Amino acid sequence: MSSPRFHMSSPVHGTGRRKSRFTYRQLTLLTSYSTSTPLRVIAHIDLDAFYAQCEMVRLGTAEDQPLAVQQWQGLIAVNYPAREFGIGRHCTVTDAKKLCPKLISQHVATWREGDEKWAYHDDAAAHIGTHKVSLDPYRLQSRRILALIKESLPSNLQRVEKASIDEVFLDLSAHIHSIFLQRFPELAYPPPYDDPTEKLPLPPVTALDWQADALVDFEDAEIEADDPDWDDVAILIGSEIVRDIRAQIRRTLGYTCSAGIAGNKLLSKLGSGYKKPNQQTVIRNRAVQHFLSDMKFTKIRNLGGKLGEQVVSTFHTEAVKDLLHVPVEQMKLKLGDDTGVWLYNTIRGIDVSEVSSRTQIKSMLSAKSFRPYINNQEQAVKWLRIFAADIFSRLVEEGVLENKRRPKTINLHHRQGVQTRSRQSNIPQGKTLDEATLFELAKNLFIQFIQEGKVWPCSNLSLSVGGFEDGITGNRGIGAFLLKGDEARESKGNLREDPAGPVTHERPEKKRRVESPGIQRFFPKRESSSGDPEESIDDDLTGTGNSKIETKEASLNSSGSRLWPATEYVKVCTRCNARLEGAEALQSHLDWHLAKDLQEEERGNQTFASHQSTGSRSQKTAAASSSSLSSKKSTRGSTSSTKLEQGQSKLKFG
Ligand code: TTP
Ligand code: CA
Ligand code: CA
Repeated sequence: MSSPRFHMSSPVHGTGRRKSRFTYRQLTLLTSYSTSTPLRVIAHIDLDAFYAQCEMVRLGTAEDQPLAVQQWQGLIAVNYPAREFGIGRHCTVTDAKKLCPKLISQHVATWREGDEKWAYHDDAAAHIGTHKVSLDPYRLQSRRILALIKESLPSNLQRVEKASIDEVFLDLSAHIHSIFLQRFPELAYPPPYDDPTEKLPLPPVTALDWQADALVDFEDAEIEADDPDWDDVAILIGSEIVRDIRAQIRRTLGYTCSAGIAGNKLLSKLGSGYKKPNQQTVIRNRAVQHFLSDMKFTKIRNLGGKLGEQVVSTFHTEAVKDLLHVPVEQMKLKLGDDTGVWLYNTIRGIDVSEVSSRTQIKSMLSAKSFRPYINNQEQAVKWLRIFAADIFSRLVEEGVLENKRRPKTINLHHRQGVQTRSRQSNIPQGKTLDEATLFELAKNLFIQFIQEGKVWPCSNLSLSVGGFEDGITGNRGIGAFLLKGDEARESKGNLREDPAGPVTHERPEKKRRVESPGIQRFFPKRESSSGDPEESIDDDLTGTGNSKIETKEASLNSSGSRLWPATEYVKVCTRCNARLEGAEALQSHLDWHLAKDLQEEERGNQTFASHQSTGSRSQKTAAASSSSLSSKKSTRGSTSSTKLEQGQSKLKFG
């Protein structure tokens, strides 16, 4: 790793300020990733046009070749050369080809009905009825990138949170602390009088070389001239670490990514989206106010959705600048104590949420929405076979063959018209789980639906396994490899060489984060920080045909490329405000929400919105979670199309 570049000056400090603003205690707190030290450094790394880059690398296309990733007739990722032609996710393949005839439009890999394995099929787009999308190729690349990131950080000084299929947060604090002690030995001396509240000496630095970073300006040029303090040095070192990681990803795997480096997750995430592609943005503490004040708060993480709308309608503005004048008391009054305080802090760039290592998989789901609906058992069974194969290949990755970890329960969800039903059963323990067993269990659950009648036409089926347990073998279970602080080994253990092989389906177990409790009421769940379809959700559920879901991150990007065409056919999802083209697309999208909800239930992570809507959804959730391990039924009325609105919206991460 290259070392940060400092222009050393004489130790005499010109500005008259002889001590740092920071204390010995604040310095030491870096070692424990404390959220309360102003010296902490958080980075957010997000891959550029991720799926598109995966296809570019796989196909070996030229860097400047416009390329988009197609799902049925829509586009789900567009590389930057193609964006120059005005192509975005809103385009159909036909429109995109008109804009750029030389565009390569690569369809995602699919499982074909009856097949044993997914593959890239040339005719997939025309076979939405018989194919199911596989995101495995992208999951594999995601894992490789994550493994590389972890390998490039010292194993005992890293904290890496995978936030979605193409992004991570890094808490670089402890690593930076160790670099501080190496480079500035005076910091290792005990504080004067052994008093940790004593101020540190100033850094022996007058100018920091920010190289190619996009540096967010300060409001006041005067401050720029001021001597840097330790927070600037820390963030500079962070920026160098991130630059090296990005270079390694580029060199080793061929991908470009963008990054934000700042004092917390909120700001680092805003930073990574600030300049794309292949750039990094540093937001120093002293630049925060200026950076945020010109921004619309609806771009900020958690303020893109319902809460954002509520704030706009309450205070009649979208500008952070205007909200800065609103006293905290008034925010509390209008939004409730917790949310008021949270908003007051957020627009000031204050965020004390932790970067948490989340790697344990808790459940896996494979699903398909049928358009047209399916009408017979033979068809359903073919899909169950695919689901079983899909899930089994991920289980293999999770160590099920070695009995390291295994799921306890299997669930089948069936949707017919307005009814969604689910059945659950135990997975027999004792012998090594295999694909045939999964398939048999799935079929048995399906037979139970049939015995009750009213199965056809079926619009959605989804199979999931959950209740993962560490296997009891003499071996070291995979859980041990996933322990915090031991993550380098974990990443190596999961790294596969064979790109065509099955890949782990990542379902990171989420830890509770430190955030304002009041804000939770707006969350249907604790969510990851990005708008990507969660890697764990089958993307057949993110839309069919021309329909796509507008995800959280879409609101981040002001390029307009992700905006929806304002046609009269556009339907708005009452849960997340996604705009869908037509009723079919909306139904598909709602299925997707349902699948996500079901997964959340699997996770046992049911932080559903409690205010405004304690009705239908909560009951639904309760019904689902009450199903015991023995095969038990829970029949749900359709609540998805009409009753999911109030307070159910997932907050958007800006
Ligand atoms: P994003 O990070 O939102 O977008 P991106 O990586 O394509 O482009 P950017 O350079 O602006 O970050 O999403 C990551 C991947 O998730 C994306 O490549 C494809 C997938 N995705 C969808 O399938 N549908 C969607 O609506 C969105 C937003 C993403
Ligand atoms: Ca991205
Ligand atoms: Ca992303």
